[in-house]
Amino acid sequence: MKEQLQQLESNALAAIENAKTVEELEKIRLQYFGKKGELTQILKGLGGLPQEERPVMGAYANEVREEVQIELDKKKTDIKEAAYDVRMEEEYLDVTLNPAKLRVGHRHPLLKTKEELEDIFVEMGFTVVDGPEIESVANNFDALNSPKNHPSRDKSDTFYIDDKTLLRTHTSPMQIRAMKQYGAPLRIVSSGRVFRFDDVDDTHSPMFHQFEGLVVDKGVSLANLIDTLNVFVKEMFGDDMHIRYRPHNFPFTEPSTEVDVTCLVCHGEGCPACHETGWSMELLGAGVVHPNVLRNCGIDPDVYSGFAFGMGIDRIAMVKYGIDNIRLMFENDDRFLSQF
Ligand code: FA5
Repeated sequence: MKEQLQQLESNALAAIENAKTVEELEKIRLQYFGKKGELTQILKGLGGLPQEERPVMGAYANEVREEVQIELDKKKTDIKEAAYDVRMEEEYLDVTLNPAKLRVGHRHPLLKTKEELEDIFVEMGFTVVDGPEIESVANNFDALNSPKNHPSRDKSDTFYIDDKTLLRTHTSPMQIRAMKQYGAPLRIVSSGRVFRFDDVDDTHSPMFHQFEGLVVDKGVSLANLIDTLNVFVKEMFGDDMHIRYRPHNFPFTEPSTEVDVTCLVCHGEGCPACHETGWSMELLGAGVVHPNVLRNCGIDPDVYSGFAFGMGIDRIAMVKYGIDNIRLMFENDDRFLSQF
């Protein structure tokens, strides 16, 4: 039996020595120590030995078992350590390398322009209010004193949802909403998307953004409007900018004006960008609030007067950043947006 145990020990140790994986080691363990394992069988056979041999052989068999177990454990640790070393080698990370450049996003030029506009007017004491893009015909046209035959009401100009509802064509219905909700005196600005069948050139888009302002108080006049817009233009574009007021006609203001500023490309000299006029494209419409509009909102025009303006945020951004096509701002082309 002793030779048998010696042979088993040397076989087991050789097998352990050659094992390459933890799984192979487990197979060896079962081969010798499992229920039907070789060493287990021998230990079971000890009972059949003569009594005087039993303790000697028993002790020897236990030594063999311990020795094999120790080698199994050692080999298992070696294999695990080697695998760990390989992993460390493969997953080596040089923390001293320069990191890949992270591209950080930024706010869209239109959003920046809108926020700048809000800051300027909030500083002048205006409150920012918000309203819906889907609007009633009553607020968008009727209450704004728009005649029933005004061309802007035409189905070829305006996106109607039904006879009474449309996609707002300007932010001026916010005047009506604000006056009806808050009454007079009032000093608000409001901005958002507006919609028109209007796609004639690079400065017009069927969807664009407007920024509306309204002041209603006692004794408000055209002079207050002009002063406010002059301050706005200097704040937005700097001291060198000149402003031009052209007479115009809006149903909801009287008198009314349209406003341009100095061409930023030629600084007023005249160039192809401004069609040799020295003036930018039209930026805004404005005027003294028509008495009918005040009346429609329950405000007495004999007590209160007001001024209002509505500007194209997209146009302001175009002038400010030198953008020659309004659509560039809606295409989300990274090559364009990353310039801001
Ligand atoms: C209006 O929309 C008036 N509601 C403005 C107003 C408000 C006047 C309060 C008086 C009192 P107008 O249609 O001119 O006016 O548009 C105002 C501005 O929006 C224009 O000056 C221009 O900057 C911009 N705009 C108009 N149409 C487009 C378009 N299709 N694409 C881009 N911007 C436009």
